[in-house]
Amino acid sequence: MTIRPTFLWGASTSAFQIEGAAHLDGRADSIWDVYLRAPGRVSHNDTAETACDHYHRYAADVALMRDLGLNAYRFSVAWPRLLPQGRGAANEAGLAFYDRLIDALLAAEIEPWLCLYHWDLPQALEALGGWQNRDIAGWFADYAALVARRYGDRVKRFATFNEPCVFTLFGYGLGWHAPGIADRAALHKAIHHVNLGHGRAVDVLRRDVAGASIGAIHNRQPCYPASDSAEDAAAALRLAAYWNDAFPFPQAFACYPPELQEAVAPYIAAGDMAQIARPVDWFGLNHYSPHYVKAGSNLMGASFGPPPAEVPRSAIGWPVVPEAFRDTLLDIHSRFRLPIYVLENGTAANDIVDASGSIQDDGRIGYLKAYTTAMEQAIAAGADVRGYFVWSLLDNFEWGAGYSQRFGIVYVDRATQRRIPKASARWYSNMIAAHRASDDPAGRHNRAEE
Ligand code: GCO
Repeated sequence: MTIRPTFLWGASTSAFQIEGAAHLDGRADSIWDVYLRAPGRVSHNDTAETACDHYHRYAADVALMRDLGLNAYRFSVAWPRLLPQGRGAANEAGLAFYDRLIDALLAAEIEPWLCLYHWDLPQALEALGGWQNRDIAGWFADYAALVARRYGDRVKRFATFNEPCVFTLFGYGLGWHAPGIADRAALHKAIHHVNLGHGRAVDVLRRDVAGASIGAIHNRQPCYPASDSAEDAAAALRLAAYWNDAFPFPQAFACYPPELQEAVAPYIAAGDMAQIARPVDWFGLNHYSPHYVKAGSNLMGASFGPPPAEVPRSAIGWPVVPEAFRDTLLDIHSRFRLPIYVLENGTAANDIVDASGSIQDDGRIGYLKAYTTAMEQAIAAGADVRGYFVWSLLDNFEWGAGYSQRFGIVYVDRATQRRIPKASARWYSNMIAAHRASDDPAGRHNRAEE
């Protein structure tokens, strides 16, 4: 058996993608609310005003997870719900929502994993420069302290940031995500200030939460050159520096990857690198597929190419390469020497409800089988992987793709908000049950004990 009895099997979501209630109970705009108001930015001009209405349906959603046998759940807290202006006065109604959610999770014996930042920066802070303003490291630390003091009696697992490489690169470097900025200096400032915010928040969480288990969630994908040309090979190294290393390197080793050093250097003050490289307890990994990189004219000099023709692709065109997942886990293990939690993995499909009312998402089942098998291979080869969280529990608001891409193991009917577990949810549930049964025939360890 490669999977230990304490292994966590969970699901991940994020606040902006599922909660809705965008203007209820004192929540103020995030950069995404504002970004989506300009027409044409998102498929069908979808908004997240209602999303999955999880704000009102959280109890049923927690019950669903319990029924599936999940023992962990990663969610994010919406900064603009807790601190509508990003700092200053806290919003009690917003704080109370996460009390209810956390209490429901604990009652269902599901371990809460709380992520502080999944991209929904309060607009009031963007107006002050957002991640380009160095002061944001302190604002983020104050927000972390509010969260730590309110929930730290019940929550022990804290992530600082979800995929910092994606929201800095897409939001400040390429202009594809909120706040829609495409500027070289903006990108490099944002990278450094997010790293500083991470280190400051780690200190706050350690100080304020007894027994805290802290990490950050990084997207890591192998960056393969799209051709044999020297240009593409060099571009792949540059993209890898931004995508894979811009955050884990400073956070673990107190240095930027050499490709970024010169661009970030102007923003580094004395003491910053030590402040960033605070010890953490685990490495959070989000992984879907590799990149095939071409030389390009954007600020990285690298663009995302199509995969070679022989590489299988998902319904939305993402390459399906489970070996790349196995290799990524082993690479993280050898570089960072930390317990690894896979905090996102999954796939989108064009799911439809059939005449019998069910959703037979065989493509997703195939993907999840292949990727969890690859994970087991990595564990057998020595990687210290301690949990797997599928992305995602529910069909949700998929950023620039709006509702056009369904990533859930549970189908959400957009008109009625009705939840229907897909065949993949049953498959996942059965796989978890089978692991538990073989780990623990006497049924003593059916919940995580770490
Ligand atoms: C993230 C994500 C999720 C996406 C998922 C599928 O953490 O990066 O962007 O929010 O929904 O990765 O694209």
